[in-house]
Amino acid sequence: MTQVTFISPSEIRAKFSAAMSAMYRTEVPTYGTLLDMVSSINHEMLSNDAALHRSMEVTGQLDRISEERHGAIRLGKPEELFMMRRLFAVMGMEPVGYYDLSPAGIPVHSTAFRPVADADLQKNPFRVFTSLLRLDLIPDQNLRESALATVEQRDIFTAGVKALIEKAERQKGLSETDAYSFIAEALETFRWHEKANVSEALYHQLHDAHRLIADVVSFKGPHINHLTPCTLDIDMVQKEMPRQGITPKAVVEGPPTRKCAILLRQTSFKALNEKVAFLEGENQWKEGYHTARFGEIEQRGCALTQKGRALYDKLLAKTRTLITPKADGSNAEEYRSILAKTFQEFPDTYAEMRKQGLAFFRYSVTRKGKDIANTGGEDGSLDDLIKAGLVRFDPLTYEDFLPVSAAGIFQSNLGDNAANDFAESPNQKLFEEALGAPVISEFGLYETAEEQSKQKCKETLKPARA
Ligand code: OOG
Ligand code: NI
Repeated sequence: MTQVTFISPSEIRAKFSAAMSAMYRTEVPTYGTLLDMVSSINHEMLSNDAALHRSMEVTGQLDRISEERHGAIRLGKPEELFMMRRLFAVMGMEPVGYYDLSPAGIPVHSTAFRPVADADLQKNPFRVFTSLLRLDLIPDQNLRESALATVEQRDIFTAGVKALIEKAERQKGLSETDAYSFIAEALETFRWHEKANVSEALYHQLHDAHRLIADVVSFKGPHINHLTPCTLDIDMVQKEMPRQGITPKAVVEGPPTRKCAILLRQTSFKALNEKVAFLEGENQWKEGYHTARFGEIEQRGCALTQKGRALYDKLLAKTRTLITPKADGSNAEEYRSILAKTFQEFPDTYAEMRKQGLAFFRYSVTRKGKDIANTGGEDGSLDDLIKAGLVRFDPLTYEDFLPVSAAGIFQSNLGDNAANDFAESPNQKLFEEALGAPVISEFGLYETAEEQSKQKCKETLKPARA
């Protein structure tokens, strides 16, 4: 029997991410402008900052930065989420984290599909923020039923992709030829469809209930609604956007500008108003418009421990009791200054963040440490090894999302009146039932990555006599 060689899930993910990027570039040309801008700013930063260059090299991030991006989709029914988990699994992407957006007035709950192992993240960290619509949060029963009936009828996956998902599960992998077909078939699910599934009248009813509901229910598939390149300096991109004719959202979401970046900062440009065709009867179409797809930029910083995250949440909440950023940007400057001032309580050196147990780090043996390892080795506490210059620590990148920021991104693109008053109602159990698996805890993953890097240092430095 001939043995089929499988292509690695990471390779499929990298190729898929590149294919999505190429597709979105033709669908939303401003995304291309943004990519070019981010790439030249990143290049400039790296050539001007040797320490940053070194840190990114040591942590294996140098190669991934220009390839790095995330996307987002919104699904309409549990079966779609279930199949989406299986589709992403073919590319080595697993559901990490549970995000409840209902407190922000957005009727979805979400997870992020992403690679989880360190080595896979380094190969290609492509992630997709995936939301499931919560029709249970539509108060009008008739409308809820029409929405339900519409999504019930659709199948967002091609027959080809379903067959290849099953094949990958059965064989535990895909051959290169199958992987190419898989990518082509999977892309169909994320493509923009101009032709709606609903009449103009139903679209408007859904839209009036919540713009997001119209976006999810009215179309054939969960078009990718943005793709986000990763920048090393988001403030620079925010400033540069208007110069290139792009209007950014009023404020950058997340933590303030800091010397030591933490978690995730994000900004976006407004969604496009796109021509669509509403279905008025068999083969009868009526021209209309829909606004959904936009562009976003992110900057990633250090992952925080639960203690660090609690401090972040506290300081952000405190800021928001003092000032709420206005969508028209009229208090943006004031917001920035209050945010920065409130966050002065959060230490801004890696050494102090490490000392207080606020952040996760990746430890590695320095050149000096490697020399010593070759001539007898060294043991001792981690702190001693660091003090002696044998071990260095670098921030572990935050690979996930932030619910308050995600809500800000949703809102900036859904319009200012998009927030409805839903009662806060997280329902992770229901989400996981639809998903068909539990979501993975992000904190556990960072802990493991940090621990493994410590172990590796110990092994490398272990005295030769031991
Ligand atoms: C998702 C918005 C959240 C992020 O980066 O936080 C998001 C959506 O609009 O579907 O993408
Ligand atoms: Ni996003």
